Amino acid sequence: MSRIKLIKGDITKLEIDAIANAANSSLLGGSGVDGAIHRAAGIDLLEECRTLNGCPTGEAKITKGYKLAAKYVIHCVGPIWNGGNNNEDALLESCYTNALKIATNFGIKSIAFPNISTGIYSFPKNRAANIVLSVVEKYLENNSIPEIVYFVCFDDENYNIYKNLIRE
Ligand code: AR6
Repeated sequence: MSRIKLIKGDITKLEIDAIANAANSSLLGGSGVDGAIHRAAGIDLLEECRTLNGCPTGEAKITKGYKLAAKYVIHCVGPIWNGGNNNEDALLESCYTNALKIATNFGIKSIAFPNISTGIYSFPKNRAANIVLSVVEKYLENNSIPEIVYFVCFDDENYNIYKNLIRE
């Protein structure tokens, strides 16, 4: 059975071990999925984030999930798309890999990712999906935890891109 699953919808609703966030390097909230996660988790999430001293692009940090059904939030800072020659691909790859490494270290069996960087940060969706699926597949081949990775697509375009790639 495949350890990669696709969901269309709102990541804040998932009853799962961990959800990833598409944060910015301040880790102090924003709009998009970051705003939705902070609203759903409540003010205690922001309080914990304040203790983390931010996070560099391409890296990830974990907090508790507070009022979310998810036990943890893994805050990932994806790259801002700036034409494609500014290390964007490698930085996108590394934020997924770093989130997965944290999941392995915390014994997180199920984790859901939003389509990091493909909203406000303007990373081309098709290019991002190809990078992300190949890096996550490779990680799962070499690690038994997490057991399951969900990709949660909020917009139709990302959902259709992932659906077609996962089918291939
Ligand atoms: N559930 C799942 N996915 C969602 C949700 C949701 N509730 N809401 C939006 N998306 P974005 P970025 C999708 O812009 O491009 C913030 O201000 C959305 O359709 O949230 O990494 C941060 O603080 C898109 O596919 O994140 C940063 O400053 C994906 O989430 C900046 O935005 C990512 O879009 C990060 O920009």
